[in-house]
Amino acid sequence: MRQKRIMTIQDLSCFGKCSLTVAHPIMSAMGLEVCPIPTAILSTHTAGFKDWTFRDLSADLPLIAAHWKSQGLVFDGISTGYLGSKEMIGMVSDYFRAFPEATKIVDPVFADNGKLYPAFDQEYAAGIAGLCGQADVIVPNLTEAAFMLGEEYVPAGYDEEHIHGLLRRLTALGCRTAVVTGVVYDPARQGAVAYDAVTGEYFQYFRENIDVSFHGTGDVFTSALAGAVILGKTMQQALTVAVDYTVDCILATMPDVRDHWYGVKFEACLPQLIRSL
Ligand code: PXL
Repeated sequence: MRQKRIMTIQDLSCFGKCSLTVAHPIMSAMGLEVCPIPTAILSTHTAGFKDWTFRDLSADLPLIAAHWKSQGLVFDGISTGYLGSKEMIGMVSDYFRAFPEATKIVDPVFADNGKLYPAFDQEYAAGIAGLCGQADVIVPNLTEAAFMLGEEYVPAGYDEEHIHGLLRRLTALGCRTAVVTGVVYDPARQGAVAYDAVTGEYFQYFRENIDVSFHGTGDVFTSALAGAVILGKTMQQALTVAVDYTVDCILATMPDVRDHWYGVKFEACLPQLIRSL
């Protein structure tokens, strides 16, 4: 069988285990051919470090697409993460049109815990909501979902009806499937819930709720989910693979939580990820 091929468009934070430095190795380990498109190079990610360097590489995005098209390259998937500017959202939208054959997976990556990340505003959130409308699968957390829908963020104490309603409104942006992460119905369990607007089915998968926060776990989750979707797994299988892998990475990093706050030790858990496919 032909190897599945995915391009992943996000920044390269040289230190900090997020975006391309997790997406590329995770999806390669899953057996996909991964073609990274770095939107910018940063010395570190922006969550918890100071004075990071940032070199915008977005001018190369249209050139890379034009060259790939001239070579007749085709892709099974496109996954996107942290983009960094409104201009880049437009460029990614051009990629979506240029590669219509690809399944598009968009992780909004602009907010968490009720707040926008420092670089972003409401207009950026609206731009990402537009990009989500052109995707097949979107992977917001509850904060990003609320911003994109112009609704109040409900941090806790919600029920299944609330999450299912949120998912239905997210797919009304234009995508087929919405997945929300960080869902806690019972304080002892945390997981992800998905809705397929074509079949009307809901999917969910939960593991133990671990009371700790590491940076980059959203990127780890979306990488595993995107890899599983492009490999042809069902949404239920993809949720299971991605939640299990993310929780395993957190558990593997817990003994070192003080020194390793900037990201999870995803490398140690790659064998488990491969076995779960
Ligand atoms: O993990 C998301 C992410 C990716 N890239 C950069 C970031 C962040 C979150 O803060 O700063 C540069």
